Amino acid sequence: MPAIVLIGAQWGDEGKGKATDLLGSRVDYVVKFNGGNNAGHTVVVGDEKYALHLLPSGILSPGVTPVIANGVVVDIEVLFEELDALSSRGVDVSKLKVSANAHVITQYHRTLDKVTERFLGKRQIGTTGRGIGPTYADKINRVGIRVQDLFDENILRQKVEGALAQKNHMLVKVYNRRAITVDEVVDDLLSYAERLRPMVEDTALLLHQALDAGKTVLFEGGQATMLDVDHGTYPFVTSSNATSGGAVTGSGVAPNRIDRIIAVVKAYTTRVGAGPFPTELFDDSGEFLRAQGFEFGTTTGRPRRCGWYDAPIARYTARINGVTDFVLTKLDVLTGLATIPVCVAYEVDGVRFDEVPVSQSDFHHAKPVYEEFPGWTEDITGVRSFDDLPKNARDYVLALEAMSGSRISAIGVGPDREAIVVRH
Ligand code: 2SA
Ligand code: GDP
Ligand code: MG
Repeated sequence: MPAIVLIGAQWGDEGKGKATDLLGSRVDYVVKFNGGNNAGHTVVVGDEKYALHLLPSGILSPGVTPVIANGVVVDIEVLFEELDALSSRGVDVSKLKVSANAHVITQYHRTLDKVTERFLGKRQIGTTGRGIGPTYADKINRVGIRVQDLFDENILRQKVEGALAQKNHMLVKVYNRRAITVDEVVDDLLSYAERLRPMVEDTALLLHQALDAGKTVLFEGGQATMLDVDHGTYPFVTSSNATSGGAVTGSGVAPNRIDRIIAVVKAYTTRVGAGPFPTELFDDSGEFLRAQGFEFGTTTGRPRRCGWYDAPIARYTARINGVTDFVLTKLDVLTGLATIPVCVAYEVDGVRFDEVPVSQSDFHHAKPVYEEFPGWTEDITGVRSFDDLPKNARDYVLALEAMSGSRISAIGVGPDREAIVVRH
């Protein structure tokens, strides 16, 4: 299986980092194709815990070449900080490649992200404040700065001037902030150029050549399907394509080269930031999931909103991404519950919807229709084969599989690297 895409099935934090890390020893390249340092992936290796943001999680596997492809937005200061932090812990980061076409997050993008959110008041998206949205907006508006621009000062200056002309007007007149000077932005970016230069490549060509040579390439999605700018709960989404299609446009590898599409799905649901979430819990059960699952943002530390498993969302994800396999994570978190509700459909103003409604207003008003499954009390964190799971846990997994539109190939039973039950 030379090209594998791994994406999030829900609203993120499904455990993609751990799943990538697991496949890491069997792949040659790990490619980040969307998002930036808004992502937060936690990987636990023995006693060591790694929190990765901009770098793909596969960087932790020795021998893997990590790639930041064209679809990513790069905060270069953060990139260097993460590289330094990993090398000081003995991780080899020397193989990293960065696309010449990736867009760069600058000081004005970070500032605009924060002030725009404040300005939105009650209509806030709850962004991570890392400048992601404004950087993608500039890309689409054709006023973005790309990695390759750092190597031509003249072009860089012209582009920054063009971008700041509009932005300073907004910053000063609308947001009552100071103007940002061209010099401070250009000087900052140029100060990174020499260190960055050896990492920069035509990563699309690199990946084609790798696939032609029979290498295995893993595409690691940031965020998740329901946060995808086209297919998520717009406008409460991130600004990139987090679905499998994003792996194609975000890397320059063609769709017919992709062999397998793995979606990571939690045994319940979480979300950070604002937006609709039909199965969200506001009672003790929600607190239980947050505490048992340690549901706090890896990037911002924000408590995550928690709710039950939503089967229409899993089916939606299976369709939109062409999922070949699900990895079901955090089954252990449900241990101790007497019964486990699963959302099988929605009701909107008395009308039943078996699939995710296309209208955002309907989805906002969707009330879950639940089916209840009996729970289990046995500790399952040490279980490594499906048959050794308690019967009720097996039945829960089989029921989710039957409802979710694709097979469940692996099951996470704890945060550790080894805590996994592989079925296929
Ligand atoms: P942005 O910053 O423009 O991408 O925010 C837009 C929406 O996307 C959501 N978003 C995320 N949701 C879950 N996890 C993310 N990464 C971190 C993590 C989050 C954290 O892994 O824990 O630490 O808070 C992530 N990144 C973006 C965001 O909440 C907005 O709803
Ligand atoms: P990502 O953004 O999808 O990579 O997920 P995060 O790393 O932000 O959040 C997932 C969290 O769940 C991390 O703290 C992981 O260590 C943890 N985790 C992953 N798989 C499992 C599992 O099967 N069981 C438990 N208890 N924790 C898990
Ligand atoms: Mg995360």
